[in-house]
Amino acid sequence: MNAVFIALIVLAGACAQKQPLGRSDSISTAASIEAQTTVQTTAQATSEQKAVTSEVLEADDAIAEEPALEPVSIGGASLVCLYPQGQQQGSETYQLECQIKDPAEISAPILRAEFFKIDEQGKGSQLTVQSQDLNLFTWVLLEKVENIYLANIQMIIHTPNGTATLTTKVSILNLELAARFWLGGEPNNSVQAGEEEDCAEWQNLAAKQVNETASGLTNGPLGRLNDNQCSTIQRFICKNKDLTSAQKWMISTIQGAFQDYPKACPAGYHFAMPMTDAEAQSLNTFIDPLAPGVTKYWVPLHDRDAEGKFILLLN
Ligand SMILES: [Ca+2]
Ligand SMILES: [Ca+2]
Repeated sequence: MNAVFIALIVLAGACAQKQPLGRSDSISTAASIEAQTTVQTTAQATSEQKAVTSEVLEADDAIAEEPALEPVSIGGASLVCLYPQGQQQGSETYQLECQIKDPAEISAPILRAEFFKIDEQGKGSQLTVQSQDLNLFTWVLLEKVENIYLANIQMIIHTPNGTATLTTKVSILNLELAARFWLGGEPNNSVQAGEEEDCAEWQNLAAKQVNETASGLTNGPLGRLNDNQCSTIQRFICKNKDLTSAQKWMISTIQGAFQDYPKACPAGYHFAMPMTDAEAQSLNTFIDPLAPGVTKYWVPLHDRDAEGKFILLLN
């Protein structure tokens, strides 16, 4: 299969030489590009000719000042990225696995690749390449927790002839739970009126104390998560997309069942939960002084698909 691909590289490279494109041209690539994936090329190029090794690549490699050569075509290719199983809740970094699928045509060999999480303004936060296999077109990336809720991923492929860009989305992260974020005895999947508890909520201190007094099971100071019935009507935790803002958290004005989350948070905010100890402390400090009466809020964590396997929704 790899031999076929190399042959196609050579063939396509020959074609590209016969019909060179100007540096300002943009190529619309071949059909069969998968949904959610767009392919575009740029005339921006790299003069770097060195072979790519499996070393970790520097995060600050500059490409802007490099000379422009031929645009690079990647017909039929799509980028697929997934968070592998077994990632720890509360971790400061997460692993992401990406692969180029179905590269039917590419006009030059890949020298190296860069990956970014992209926000709504197109601003990128670079992901670290931990390892790569250029025969299988796979990359293992390391991501800092701050960008976990950004779903859009951009891959910039560097070749001797120029660069090409692939984009894709990730929507879920499978988490291995860390007990310190949960109330004593939770998650317990208790059943009420025939409905299991498959959606997670964050409780304020008053609710935590009521819960732990009733159950007789206590946990450390961070623990505020509980699984509850997804049909419960309550507000949602929202996190500011502007990571530099002093106003990190807000409570949605909308109340709803868990499934109503896509419309819960206003523009500029993600439906979110604390991912680290520091974020948990920050949210607790924010919600504990709020007016009594509202004590529990939805967070984007559920085990609706497989009991006990909690999934974080990225949005
Ligand atoms: Ca459950
Ligand atoms: Ca529960």
